[in-house]
Amino acid sequence: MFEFGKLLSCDVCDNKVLLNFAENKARLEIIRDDIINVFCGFECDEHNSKAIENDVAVPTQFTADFSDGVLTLKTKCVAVTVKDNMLIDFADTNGNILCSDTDCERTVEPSLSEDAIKLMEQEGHIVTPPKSDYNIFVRKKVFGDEHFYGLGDKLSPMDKKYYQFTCWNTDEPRTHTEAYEALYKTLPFLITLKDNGVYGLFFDNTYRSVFNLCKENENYFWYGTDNGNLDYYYIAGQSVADIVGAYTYLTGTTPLPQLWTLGYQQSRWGYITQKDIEDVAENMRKYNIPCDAVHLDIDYMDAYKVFTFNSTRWPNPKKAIEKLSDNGFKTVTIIDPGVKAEDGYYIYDEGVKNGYFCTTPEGENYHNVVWPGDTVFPDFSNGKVRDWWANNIKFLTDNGVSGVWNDMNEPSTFNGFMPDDIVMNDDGKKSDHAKMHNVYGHNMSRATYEGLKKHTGKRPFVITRACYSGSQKYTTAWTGDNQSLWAHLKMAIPQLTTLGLNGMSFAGTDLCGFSCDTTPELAARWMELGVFFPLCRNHSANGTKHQEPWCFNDEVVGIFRKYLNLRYTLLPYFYDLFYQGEKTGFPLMRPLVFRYSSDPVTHTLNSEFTLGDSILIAPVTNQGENFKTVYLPEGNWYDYWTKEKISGKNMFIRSAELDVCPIYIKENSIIPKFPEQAYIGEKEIDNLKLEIYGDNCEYEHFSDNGSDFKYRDGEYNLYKFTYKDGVFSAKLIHDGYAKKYKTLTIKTFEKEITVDFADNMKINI
Ligand code: MIG
Repeated sequence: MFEFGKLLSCDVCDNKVLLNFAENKARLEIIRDDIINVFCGFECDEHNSKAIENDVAVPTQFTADFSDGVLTLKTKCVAVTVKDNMLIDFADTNGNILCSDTDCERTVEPSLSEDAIKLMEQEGHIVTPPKSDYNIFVRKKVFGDEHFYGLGDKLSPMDKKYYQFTCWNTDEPRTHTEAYEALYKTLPFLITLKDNGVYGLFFDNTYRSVFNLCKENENYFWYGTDNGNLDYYYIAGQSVADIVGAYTYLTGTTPLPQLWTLGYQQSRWGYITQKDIEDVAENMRKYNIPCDAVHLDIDYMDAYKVFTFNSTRWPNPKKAIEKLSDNGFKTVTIIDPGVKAEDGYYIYDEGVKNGYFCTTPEGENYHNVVWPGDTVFPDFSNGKVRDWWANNIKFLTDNGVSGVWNDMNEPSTFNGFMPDDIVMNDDGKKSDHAKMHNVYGHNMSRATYEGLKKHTGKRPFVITRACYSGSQKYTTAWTGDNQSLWAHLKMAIPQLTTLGLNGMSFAGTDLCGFSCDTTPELAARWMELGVFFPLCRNHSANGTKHQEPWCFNDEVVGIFRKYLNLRYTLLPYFYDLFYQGEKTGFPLMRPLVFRYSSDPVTHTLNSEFTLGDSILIAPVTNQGENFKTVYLPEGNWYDYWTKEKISGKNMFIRSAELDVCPIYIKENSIIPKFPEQAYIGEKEIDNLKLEIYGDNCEYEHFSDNGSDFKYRDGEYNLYKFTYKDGVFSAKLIHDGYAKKYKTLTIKTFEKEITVDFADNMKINI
């Protein structure tokens, strides 16, 4: 472990306080009143962040005082003290210490003997004795009742206390369980909530790292890694929402997507030919299931070579994709990072010629095995390789492809793991796989984003499996290979709300489950929940029971239709949340602790969430149960189906037959709705319906062309709707988009009226 020793002196230099310890130098950097960076450059002197791309520090007033060997630094929001051995306390302005380093004794479990490990391995146990020493090690006190949220796609419940996690992007095809320490994504951002406060910690280091959240000892939690810099951000705030806002201030927000990407998407690993896809599209329309996109998994390619079509299976891709498009379907293709090592294959030849692939320390291209067989790996940490990849995306867009699905980008390899010392080029700085592994998917997504942007001019639609903090700027994410299991239906809520707290707001799970066979009941319940996921894609594995809507009985097909129609009518609500989210960083799917953290019931509530602040979803996630235990937080709520008014801070049982997902609307909400459509853009939307829940409502609604970046130049409309004591008013508060609604339909509990829209109107309902 790196030691610091006595704190000898401190120097203020611009927005930094340099800390001179006897054995090391470190510094605090004041980013904003509420964000302090702690840095010790073991590897290099400056941040080398993949997550934070902008200059985030803003001029901030602070005081720094060094006396009696202790530094005290204060901003408007935070008081920091630093003592010998770099023990740091962060307090709020009332002097409550919220986050405090501790150097108490550790209690690492005694290691197992090698013999004991061998014996256990004979039966197939995987034994990883706890590692007790890290070069970079931060250990913080736990002050009693503390909850931990964050760390990405990890599978434990929402509160991560008592678990240990490893940040090392991992393709995990085995049945996902909460016992796994690592999964596909690295989002090393943690929110800690306790009785007297909340704070965030973002550890911006891409090497393999470990978070032990009181698993070792209830009195502390720790973070450890062996390489890179100590580089973490302390984030202060009043609420979980504040912390998420500040984290996305640093790492970026999820940008507004194209409207069609919010539609239903159908996928399966097993659609082989053009005809398979055409049949899916045809059936969607035949069975009146709204759907906007079909996905082409690996079998569309020629011998799994990226940027090719198999000409037997897809004799005329361009024409076929155009036909799909005429029928309202966008086409999304999978692209894996691995490039088939085959002379004469243009991607391989170009990459070899230009040195675009990862190499061994001896300078040979590094080979492993993935779907194409002998495979090499583009070095996406190199800007030139990202540009090259972005240019190759043109092959897809020229064929009419609208979005790209990036798989296997941990990177996943079939013949053992890629060794740590494989050479990569971190934008000119020589680097290695150990450092670049966790950002491989991030950089690949970034290249894909740039390619789609360049070749289409539209807001890129990228889906990724692996990512790092900040990837939300470039890509949506899915949670990889789940199974058609009730446990995984349940798990989707903590997993997706956690991704949302970590900035990855546009995410979803494979609806109905990827591997294993789904059942009609499970599929129905999964759809009732899944229509509220930002990314709404049904996907399954080769050889499993088919789970396209029409593969189930009439009742279940009806449930697909009913809930997808509900989603399509709610699209303006989803889209408004995305519009706001680009500014605030707030996710669409919010765990209840996001807004109601003073209510202890919300601290460990895994079974429901809100979509924005107005809609609460409490799905049934157990087989055979036709009821749900619902908790409503403070305020009044309306049952969406019965319109019954229910007061909050209230737990009760709601009956829920197979076609009912309990949904509640918060009092004083306005919910905007579009008409039902077979796909987005099927109808010209001239009318907006506003459902009014209460006597004192306000709502801002955004509308634009739904596809390109013109909204950033002001080409959009922002409507403000209010309803107070029977008077409805509408105002165009930003007038920048020529297409306006012709009529508004206002629906209260008592009445529904349709009126012509005027820029500034007031009417008695
Ligand atoms: O190891 O492309 O998670 O969604 O269908 C299988 C085939 C590789 C893993 C992805 C899954 C996809 C599958 N892929």
